[in-house]
Amino acid sequence: MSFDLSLYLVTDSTPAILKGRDLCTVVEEAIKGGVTIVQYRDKTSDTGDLIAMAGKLHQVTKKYGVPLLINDRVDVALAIGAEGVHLGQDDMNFAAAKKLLPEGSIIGISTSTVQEAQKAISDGADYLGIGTMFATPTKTNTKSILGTAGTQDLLKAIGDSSVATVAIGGINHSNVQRVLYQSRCDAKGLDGVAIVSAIVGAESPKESAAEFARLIKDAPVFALTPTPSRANEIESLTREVPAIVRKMTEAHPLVHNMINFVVANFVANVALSIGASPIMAPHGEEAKDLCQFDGALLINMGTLTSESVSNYQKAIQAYNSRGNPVIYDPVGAAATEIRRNAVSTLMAGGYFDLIKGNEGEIRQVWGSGAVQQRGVDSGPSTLDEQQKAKLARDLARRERNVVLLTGVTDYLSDGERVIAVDNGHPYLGQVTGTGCAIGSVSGCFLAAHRSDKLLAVLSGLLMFEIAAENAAARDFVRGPGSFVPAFLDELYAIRTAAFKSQDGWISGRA
Ligand code: 3NM
Ligand code: MG
Repeated sequence: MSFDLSLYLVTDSTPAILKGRDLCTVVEEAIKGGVTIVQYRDKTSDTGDLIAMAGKLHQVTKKYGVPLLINDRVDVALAIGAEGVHLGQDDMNFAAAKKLLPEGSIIGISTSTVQEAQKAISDGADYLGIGTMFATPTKTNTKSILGTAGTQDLLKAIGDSSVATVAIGGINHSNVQRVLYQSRCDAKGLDGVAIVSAIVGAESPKESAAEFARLIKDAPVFALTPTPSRANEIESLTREVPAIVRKMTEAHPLVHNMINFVVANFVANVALSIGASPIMAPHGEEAKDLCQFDGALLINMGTLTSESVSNYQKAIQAYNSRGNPVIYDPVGAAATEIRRNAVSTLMAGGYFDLIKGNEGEIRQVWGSGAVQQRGVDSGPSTLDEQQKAKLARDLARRERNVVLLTGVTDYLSDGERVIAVDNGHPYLGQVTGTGCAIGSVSGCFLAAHRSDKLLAVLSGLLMFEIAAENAAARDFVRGPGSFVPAFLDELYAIRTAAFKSQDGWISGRA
């Protein structure tokens, strides 16, 4: 039997979610809003009540030609003639269910590991329920939180099997587009999303379902436009940089910095020097107003406090839903348990157009673990050039964004292209806040130039590092102290100059 998993409703009869409403009415409203398949899931009712409710739900779903599946209880499905069942790993095994159910019944299997997925496929499952995507109060005895990266691994492992897939757990309006976008790998993506509380518990299940249906149809506003590789990539990219610097200056973008207190003043001055409009605003609730200006948000967790993460999350959600760029600078990502947890929470909680960090930070975000960072210093490098380039590319490919791995040589990738940039000056390493300022500068460029995120970040990086070179070359600059004012002057000079591309002022390696 053919079925459409795109907007999969899983019911819940607990008072916290159903809030005393009639389940049949909720399901009918949700179908009117656009739900394409329904699973009746009730872990507590007696068998007689289950059969009675399933029968009533089936009357509703049949009216709309939507399949009804029964969670766990093959007997209930048989009793009412449901279109199929959904089985967890601890439920009746596939073969037994297959034998009992009529020919053509739909059988879906919950899977949270590659092994479970492969077993379900070889058994002949019609679809896989992949979970848990995000931690959710609706089901707390979940086995593992996969996130979009874990889901992608699973999709990769099931490869060219034609089995259908649906993700479940903590999916709501604010993350559904990102879930579909970031879970996709190569040609394989999810066929749908399964939702409990965001529909059943919504004030209007119909409107909620309609909003999901609308969001699922469209690519998220922050989706990368695929940029075909060109011959002489680095040359053709750098040729475009001056025009993009001009474009950014003219756009005068707002850059919203949620940044550490050590560097806030310096970063604000850098943003002003390049012609942008900085605001330092750590209160998460401010983002819903600030994101209206089509600027960018920088999350820099350099001086993380107990309130930072929830403030970041509010802001990220506001900018994500508006489609305005978000930059993540996971300062000291591996240094403490608190920071490692913050990285996991933030990576699960939003889409970052750019992740920028040193080797230790990017490795922590990637999840390779076992890197102990001492404080927020970059620490000794353990990766060679090739490995760094690969790490930046792999993370960008996984997150479907842009990654900038900073160091003496910076590696910039959008998952396809990798660019190594050798510009800059050692004084940059002697002044606090220079790395953090790159996050803010990148935000300004991402806000102003949206069609190619990698080129936007490259432009900001080159403006920044070339200004540093020019500043260090000034004869009154004798060390980091005199470097700072000269650096701001040189940023300002690049901004104000009638910007001409000169051969040799950019030295990058593709
Ligand atoms: N199964 P909500 S998570 C029923 O991981 C269920 O297999 C899960 O609820 C799994 O949409 C889950 O309200 C609950 O977050 C999903
Ligand atoms: Mg179960």
